[in-house]
Amino acid sequence: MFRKILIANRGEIALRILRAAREMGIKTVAVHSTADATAKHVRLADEAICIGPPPASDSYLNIPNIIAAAEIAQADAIHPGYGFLSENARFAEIVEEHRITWIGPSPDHIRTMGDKVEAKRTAGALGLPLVPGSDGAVETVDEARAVAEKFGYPVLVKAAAGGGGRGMKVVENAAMLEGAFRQARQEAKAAFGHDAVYIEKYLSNPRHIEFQVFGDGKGAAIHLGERDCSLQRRHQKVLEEATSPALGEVDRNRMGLICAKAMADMKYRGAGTIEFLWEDGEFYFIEMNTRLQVEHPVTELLTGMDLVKEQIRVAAGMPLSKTQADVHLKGHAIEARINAEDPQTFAPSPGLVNEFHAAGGPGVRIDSALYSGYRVPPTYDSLIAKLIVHADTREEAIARMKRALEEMVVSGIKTTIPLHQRLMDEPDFISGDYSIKWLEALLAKKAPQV
Ligand code: MV4
Repeated sequence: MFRKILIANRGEIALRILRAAREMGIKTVAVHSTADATAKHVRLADEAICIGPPPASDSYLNIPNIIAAAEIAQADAIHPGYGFLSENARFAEIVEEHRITWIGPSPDHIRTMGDKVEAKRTAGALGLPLVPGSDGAVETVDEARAVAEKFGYPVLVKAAAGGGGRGMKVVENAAMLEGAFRQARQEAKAAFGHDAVYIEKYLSNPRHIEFQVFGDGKGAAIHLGERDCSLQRRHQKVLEEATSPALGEVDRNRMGLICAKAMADMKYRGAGTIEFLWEDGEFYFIEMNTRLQVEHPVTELLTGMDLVKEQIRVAAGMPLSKTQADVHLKGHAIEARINAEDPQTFAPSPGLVNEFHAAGGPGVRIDSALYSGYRVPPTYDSLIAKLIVHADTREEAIARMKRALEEMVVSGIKTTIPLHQRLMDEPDFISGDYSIKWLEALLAKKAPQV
């Protein structure tokens, strides 16, 4: 097992990784920007090294500085968390070239899934159901028109280098096609330096359902069920839950086993998430994320597993701690992402947190690096806390979330707590009847009560 892990991240996820390492008897090295000198993960780590000024490009994305920090501290592994360098295949390679263990999937798998055309080709070859569309990249307007006519409008032009909602264009009809196709390529070139695009049938009102998978890198793999991440605004997830209110056990097991088999066949190592759109009872693969996700606690509460410890164990060459037969999904979990934002305008609200009181009691978990007197810097993501609840049933989980949201105090800055309180009272949320479009439509209605 590792002696010392460098955590190449900040905020709640740095703390989450630190906690797992400490319980495993592994020393931790925090790295931080000058803006994070007083951050909680820095205070709690065994060692801390400053890696640069506030902009992430100079610190949390600064590969030479992070590698130098790992060498100085003699860390034998690096955990990237999520965001930042977590899906940078070149960084994973550089880590390995320095004889430091990369706590993540192989660089080849990261690279394959980062190219959305390659990811789709790979997923299809592994037997995952795909959104109908072009066979690979589309090079010419004529080709694009042929694909659109074959599958029928509307279609979506997507950038191969995109993902997470970046670089997509809806094409409603034939008249729009040429302009949209050329513009999509141009924008992809400008944004990603790579103009390859592909085309899919546009699904008009899907849910976003993702499966958590884990592989040992040697051909064993399991799935840990799904998370429903349909509640989002501008491609930012707001609330996630498991199990999905839309899925039954038969569909869950069927798709979960297909995902696990796919990961076993590719000898996938570590944590991964296979993203699907779900419409009219059918799954359609869209992307795969080769990292731990923000919403992983929802799955931890359902399975009783510690996904960060599992990542560390697998990176150290140990087998998965459970076989598929040992994985049982118990009860229901909901995660509310609490951001330092105005709950009506979503404008960032950094600043001094005078008082922070976490919610507690049965079935409540808070993952947060906040403390009273902490100043939320304006420089990074606005996520300040994840409030995760677990109960036997979805109805009880909603009641528990309402109770926990009432308990929680974050004063001095604006937060999205009132938005979550509003959601818990929405009939469509309570009935589970929502798609990826539902939240934005709700927020567009006049006189929001938050
Ligand atoms: C789609 C789609 C509809 N049809 N693909 C957005 C993010 C990227 N991961 C894929 N996305 C979408 N792909 C087809 N063929 C709608 C979306 C989409 C979306 C997907 C998941 C979660 C939120 C979303 C919000 C808007 C659009």
